[in-house]
Amino acid sequence: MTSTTTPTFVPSALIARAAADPHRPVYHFTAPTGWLNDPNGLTQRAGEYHLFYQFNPYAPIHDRIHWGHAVSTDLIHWRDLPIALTPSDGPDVDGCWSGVLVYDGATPTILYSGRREGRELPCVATGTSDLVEWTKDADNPVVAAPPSGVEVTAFRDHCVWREGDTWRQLIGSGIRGQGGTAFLYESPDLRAWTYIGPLLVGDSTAGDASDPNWTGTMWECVDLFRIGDEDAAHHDILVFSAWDDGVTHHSLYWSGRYEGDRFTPAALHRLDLGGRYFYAPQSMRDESGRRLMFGWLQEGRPDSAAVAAGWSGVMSLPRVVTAAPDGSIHQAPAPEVDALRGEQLVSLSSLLGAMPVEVVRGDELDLELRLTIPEGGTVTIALRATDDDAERTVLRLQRHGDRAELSLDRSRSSLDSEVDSSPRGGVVPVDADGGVDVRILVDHSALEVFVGGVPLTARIYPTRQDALGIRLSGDDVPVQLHVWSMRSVARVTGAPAE
Ligand code: DQQ
Repeated sequence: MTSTTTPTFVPSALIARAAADPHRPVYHFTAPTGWLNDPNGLTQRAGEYHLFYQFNPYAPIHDRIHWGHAVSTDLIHWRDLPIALTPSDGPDVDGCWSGVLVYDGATPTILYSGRREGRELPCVATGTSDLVEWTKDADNPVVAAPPSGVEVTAFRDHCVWREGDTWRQLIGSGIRGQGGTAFLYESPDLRAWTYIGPLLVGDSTAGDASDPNWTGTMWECVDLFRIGDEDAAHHDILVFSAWDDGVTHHSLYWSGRYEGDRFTPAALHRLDLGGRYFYAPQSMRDESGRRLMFGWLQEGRPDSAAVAAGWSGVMSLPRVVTAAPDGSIHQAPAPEVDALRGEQLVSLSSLLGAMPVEVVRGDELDLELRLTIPEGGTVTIALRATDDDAERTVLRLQRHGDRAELSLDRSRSSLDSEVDSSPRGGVVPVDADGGVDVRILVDHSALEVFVGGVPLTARIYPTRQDALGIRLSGDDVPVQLHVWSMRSVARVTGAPAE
């Protein structure tokens, strides 16, 4: 058995640099320093939520990935725990990539992808009951190679669950020339795995890389869960992140039915209208039965800017996922987020007219709007706007019947020409009378928007200190607006201890 060791590192210079960065969020979870990507191993144990995550403590670059670890009683205030998995001589020498945590009887067990020499294979580690110390299996990897006779584009990331006496596992992959897939395996003990076959295979020739529904040539971070009541009305959801040749495109999900060894899809949906800005999500069922999901908010600035800033990557706020009436899923920030609300800055009912009105200023805000948009009407919400409009990020909703087109215009979000300014958007549901609930969470460079249960996540990097204005306008649109300033979630410890 190889005991995991937690490295000693002195990131104080990085911590100071990261803390000084105006783009660093204050109420989203970020790594203490260095690089963060996917959420991993989500679980709730004895009332405490555990968030593991892909972490490079040494530098804000995707290299020699460890498993960071934080714990929380409320999903919002996180306390850093020692690093859970560190690359070591053997099958994960180049990184401990994404995976999940399950309970093998009383034994907490992590299945993750060990990376060595450019390829990943499934590995196992077992933990102490407090989930703090982890020991890697001596016999890792537990699957020696991808299924034989199949030319795979990649092979990694895990979704594991118990079915009767048997464990089942999905591993994300892709079949060259066909499309992304999730390979299904079975095991009596989480170590000896029998390959069953592909649960479902996508078609990478349908659409192309510019299509927001393109399913890619490989599926990262597959996540299968049941939603709705355990009766005939339930359906199953298969989430994956569409990847192609090193490019992280976007997260999608199939709704449908998992039965036997196959998933029969009913429809394909976008998980988040922000595309790559909500990537590699993982979900968990908490002790109260809620389905909670976290995702990785990738950077939209060049790698060199992240290196200069000393940190990279934001974890989304926790989302509660429920069944929507049309077979899709409804996403909303967990109610725990409301506890971060500080002073209520605005509470009003009004009519939005053509002239933009500045309703509030800030970059750590929670906005709740109830809009009633007339047929064909438009609402425009400018965020992080400078007084002279040189910088501003514009959200727009245009209603057509029981739908609205939601768009995010970042063409003037930043005077820095190096940051991503491409538009984001898609279709959201609206009530028959044009009513729609909008929630906007602004946290420096992190932006999470929810419209009628559909999220749009993005990153923005205004350069000017006065990029704080929030302005509303519309085609005579009744609005009820509530705005709160948000409190910072200062770390309980500065950095993971040795
Ligand atoms: N990130 C991990 C992989 C996963 C990818 C490596 C998705 O396991 O496929 O850090 O962001």
